[in-house]
Amino acid sequence: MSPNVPLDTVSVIGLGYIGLPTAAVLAQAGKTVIGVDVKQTNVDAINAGTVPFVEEGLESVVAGVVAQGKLSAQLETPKADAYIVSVPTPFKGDHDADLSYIESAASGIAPKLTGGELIVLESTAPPGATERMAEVILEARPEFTGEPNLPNSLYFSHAPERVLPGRIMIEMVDNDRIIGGMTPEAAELNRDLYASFCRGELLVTDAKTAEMAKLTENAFRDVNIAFANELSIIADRQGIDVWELIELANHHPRVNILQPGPGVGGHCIAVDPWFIVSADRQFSNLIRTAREVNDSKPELVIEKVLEKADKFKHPTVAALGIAFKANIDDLRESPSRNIAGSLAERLTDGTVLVVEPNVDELPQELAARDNVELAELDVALERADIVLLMVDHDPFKEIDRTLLQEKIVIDTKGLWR
Ligand code: SAJ
Repeated sequence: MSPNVPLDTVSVIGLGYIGLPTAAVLAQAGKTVIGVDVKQTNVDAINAGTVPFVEEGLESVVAGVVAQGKLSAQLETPKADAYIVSVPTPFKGDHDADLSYIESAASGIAPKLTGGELIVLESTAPPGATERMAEVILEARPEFTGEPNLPNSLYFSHAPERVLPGRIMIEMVDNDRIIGGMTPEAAELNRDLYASFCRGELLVTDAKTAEMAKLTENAFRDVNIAFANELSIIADRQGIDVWELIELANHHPRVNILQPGPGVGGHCIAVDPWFIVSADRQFSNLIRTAREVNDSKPELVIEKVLEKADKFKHPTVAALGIAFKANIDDLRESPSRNIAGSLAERLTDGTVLVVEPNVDELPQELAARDNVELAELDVALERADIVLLMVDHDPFKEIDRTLLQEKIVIDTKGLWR
């Protein structure tokens, strides 16, 4: 049985791509939610019922729950019955996880606790991170304990998010969730809280297994994409169309190869496998190699473009898509964004026309270059000598193919085959 503590007021620490949707669905489920963010502009946007980034279906829910007074945002961590920590976990130089944001969230929570609170870590993190979060809090407040069912108990748990950017509002409610408690009682409380908004199965385990399960899911995908990317490199050298090759092989009932591309981006799949590598460097050869294969892809794309550009005095390259994947505006850890930047740097006599229908302005490092412009699709196609397709955004699917006839086309996503 779950410990008898209330779960009415929830504070979500970190109102980014995961924290804000989580706060919104909890508020929609009737909880009083107080979001916390370090950025005043995010806090102001949310309190005005708007959202600081694009995610299908999010803005209408945020507007609704803010208007009902169920969701508010602030800079200070408040007192609450439950806390959900949803802050970044980047990696440091040697691919070790940087837990400083989690530690700082924990330090902000500690002074507010009165006993009986549930503290959930949502951020993807290496094995042992939930324990570390608990340690920071218990060191700051030694009068409390992680032992359950006492007047001075605190409940620590890990509930890794698994939603797909672009489908967050659907997957947040429908996906099964892994709930890893530091104690079985903490897991039960965490399950009770998430049952308020999640229709998927709530699978209970311990914190360390939950941490590893999340990393495993993303490493699985990374390894499988690396297989496709390695095939694309080999096929290219053999003069074989990799897209046809994969399509044919996938007709086998037990083969399901993913799609190659210009590299793997985003803040999850390109990052999380390193946490497994850093937890066990000796026995993580496959996972590390997959990362290396995927990370090698952008340079191969750049070399291909440079080779083609060589015959032009002033080459113009249309770089189609700089988001990290199709139909989103998220440019974080995006291989195509880096490719566009490197091309601009290396094509000193050339011009890079970036086409990104999901953003209004170029990121700073591209905007700062004289030879990079944000262009409309039709203008870029007309001016380009080389058309480099990097992201399979919908508008790129529908272009008139005759516009490509006179151009050198490098299609890293197999969109126009
Ligand atoms: N990609 C390919 N080929 C493919 C599939 C993807 O090159 O066949 C590339 C994409 O273009 C992108 C990158 O991989 O650059 C990652 O895209 P994705 O759609 O595979 O995944 P993310 O990063 O948007 O979200 C993943 C999801 N994890 C899994 O599917 C196992 C999501 O469920 C997680 O919640 C999310 O990571 C996360 O936050 O960890």
